[in-house]
Amino acid sequence: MNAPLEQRFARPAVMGVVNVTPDSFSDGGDNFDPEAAAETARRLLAEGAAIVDVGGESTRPGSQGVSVGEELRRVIPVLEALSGLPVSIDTAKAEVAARALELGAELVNDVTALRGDPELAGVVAEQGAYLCLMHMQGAPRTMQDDPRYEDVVADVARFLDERLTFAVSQGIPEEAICLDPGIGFGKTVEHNFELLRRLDELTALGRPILVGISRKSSLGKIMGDPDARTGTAAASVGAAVLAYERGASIFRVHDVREHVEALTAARAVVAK
Ligand code: HH2
Repeated sequence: MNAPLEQRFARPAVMGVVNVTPDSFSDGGDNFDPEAAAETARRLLAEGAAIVDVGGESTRPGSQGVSVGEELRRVIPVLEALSGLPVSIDTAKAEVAARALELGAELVNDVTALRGDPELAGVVAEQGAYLCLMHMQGAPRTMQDDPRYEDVVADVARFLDERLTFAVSQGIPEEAICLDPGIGFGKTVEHNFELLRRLDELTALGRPILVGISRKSSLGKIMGDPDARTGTAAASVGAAVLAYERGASIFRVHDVREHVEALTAARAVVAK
């Protein structure tokens, strides 16, 4: 049995993003070459990331998804190159997760919260991996069309609680799971900031909260560009620090050094 996730990833912990994709909004194309991706991952770990999140499928609004074969072709060489280093696999596909776990990945980051592939829960349970369950309304292709909620925070909390119960029913220990409100996944700018403002309602679920606001378009939009597709590193850091103060544990970010420095300072202010 692994250590509980909250011990393995003591807060604040930084997860560095490595998108092995041609089309991600903020770093699309930069790491499409496996050697470049592995080099980026090593740099992010050297900058203080607790883990790097390797993904072969963009989930940006409007994206279509890729086949299992293509996703494997993208991520396997990178995982092989990162053997022995702390890696998370950003996938909803059981076959991709299984290969990644064989190659040493320790966490499965599933943006569908075990709704995408009926085989994935079994793979995570059998391999004893850590798991991130994320909230998303709709699917990437259409999720930003007109997202609506009764009460976004209550709705997301109810969903995450239900998916946590489901994961545990499939044999995944609760101590291996973290939860994520899914910033930007079927949410308006106001929904995203409401979720961060009321993060205590999500930490009340009793599991560590992972937040991925880094470079997301909501940050660009509040700077005055209604068509923004990304936000800056500085805006990302500002949001992350306040999410930390409100109880977030893990931060999925592109600019690792900046987040590690800011969160170290934030921790010194908060901790006794
Ligand atoms: N955001 C993205 C991808 N995976 N996983 C979790 N758990 N939480 C997130 O907020 C999250 C995620 C999307 O961001 P990015 O990786 O920058 O872009 P893309 O999906 O275009 O590859």
